[in-house]
Amino acid sequence: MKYKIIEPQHYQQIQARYHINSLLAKVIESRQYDEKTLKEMMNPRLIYHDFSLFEEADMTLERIHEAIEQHEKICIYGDYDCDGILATTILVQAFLELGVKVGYHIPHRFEDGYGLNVRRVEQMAEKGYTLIITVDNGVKAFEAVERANELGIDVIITDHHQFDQDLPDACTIIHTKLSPDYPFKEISGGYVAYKLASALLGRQDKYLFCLAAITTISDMMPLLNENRSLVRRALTFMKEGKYLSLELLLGNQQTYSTYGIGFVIAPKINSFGRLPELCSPNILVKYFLKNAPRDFMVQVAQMATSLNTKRQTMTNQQYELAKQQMNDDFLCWASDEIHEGIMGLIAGKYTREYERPSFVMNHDKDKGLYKGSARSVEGFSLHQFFMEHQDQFVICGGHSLAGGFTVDEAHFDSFCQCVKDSLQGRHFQPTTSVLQIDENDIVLSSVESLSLLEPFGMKNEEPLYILKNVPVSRVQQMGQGKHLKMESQFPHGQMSMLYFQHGDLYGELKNIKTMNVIGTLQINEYRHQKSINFIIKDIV
Ligand SMILES: [Mn+2]
Repeated sequence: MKYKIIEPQHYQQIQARYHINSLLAKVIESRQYDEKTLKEMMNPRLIYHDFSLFEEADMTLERIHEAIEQHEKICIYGDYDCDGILATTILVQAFLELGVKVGYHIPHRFEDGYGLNVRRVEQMAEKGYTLIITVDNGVKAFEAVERANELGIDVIITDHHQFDQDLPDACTIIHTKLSPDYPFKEISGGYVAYKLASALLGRQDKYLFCLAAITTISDMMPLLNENRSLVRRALTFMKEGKYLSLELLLGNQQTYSTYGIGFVIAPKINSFGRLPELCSPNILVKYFLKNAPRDFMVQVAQMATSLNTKRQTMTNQQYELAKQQMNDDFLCWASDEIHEGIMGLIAGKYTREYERPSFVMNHDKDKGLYKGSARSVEGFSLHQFFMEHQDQFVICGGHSLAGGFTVDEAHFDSFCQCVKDSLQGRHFQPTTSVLQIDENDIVLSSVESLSLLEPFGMKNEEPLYILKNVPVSRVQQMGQGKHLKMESQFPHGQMSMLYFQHGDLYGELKNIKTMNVIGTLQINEYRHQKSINFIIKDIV
């Protein structure tokens, strides 16, 4: 790993201006926030933008109220990932509280695919639905919306995905990027749904607020502005509320944190959408409703754990197969056995481990198609690659670091050649930024003050520090020799340094006097005594 060391230059000005300690000032300087974001970070006030700021907000509410008064049949149409499932739940629950029972559908990843489709619209028409509200999808559903219009169904689209120049001919569209007055654009599908729900209810709802926070983390929205307020506040609601639906998924080994949500709760929810042949994700909407029966919830939570374990096992097994096909510069792997629901996970695992681009495909012999997922690293934009080689694909799309595509059999060889031509001999060495701090920054109250910036996550990452010439006073092994622990004395405090999974370095380090370490700072609390921990990521 290559490091880029950031040496703070202007932190004393920030320190004086905001009356804060040097450590916090250095972290803030390293982030290079603009004035507005900096003010938001330093201000503990909750940021929340109201539904009325959306363009077409009034028309949307009018159409829904009309539907309620006329006893029309309403259907919420979601998506099969965590964001889409919880967005659906949020609206279904809000309608229930208004005394309105609505229908809902979570699409099947393989049978329906992503987004509202013509076949489902026709089914809904047959069942007498006259209003469809999409959540976390819809902004590209041109054909389905057109079909709905023909069949006399109105469609209200609520979405947060990128759209092209043209928009479907829907009744109304609720989207931050179509709303000049809406101040912050990067919110999840679940949070858009929450805004509509609270407008319909005429109040805020703690539990639904928590569900919106989960979607913000699972959809990797930047933890800035109203998203940071949402997650920060929701974490306290979750701890107080002890909601059974969340408790069961979190288990008792974990705590409510961005990590617990992102790495324990969200993957369990997502596993239903990845393996819909084993259990329909529709069942999760019922699970998250407030009146779900306890026995049912316990069963579904057990199902979530076993589906997630199965998903992990499959990923690991197929990852080993994929690795046999990798070369020095990239992975381009097609198999007729790989499960479509986990291609993205395999590509992601490879790209994280080797820091190289990856293309993982399922070969559907019946349809004569290769359907794939791609992941990339800084320096190779998938979006650009797709644009430059559009003629190779049946369909392709995505961002710079992640995307999806389909290639027909006739183009498979030339597609592989394109990948090879673009990537062979190219080496990507990503650099990680580390913030240089010194002995005077190691103060208990300063480390505690960093919680002002929490919760950490996307676009608001936990700071990584470099400390040079750290005096080491005591080196010991922990956990039957697995880990390493060292003590350091500084002018204003003491610090324990922990190097997990590196107990084997004991012999090498036991007599060391000083070292340069890279890692994170944490507060350790033991029997009401607080102390500073430095979690070592690397010794340089
Ligand atoms: Mn989403």
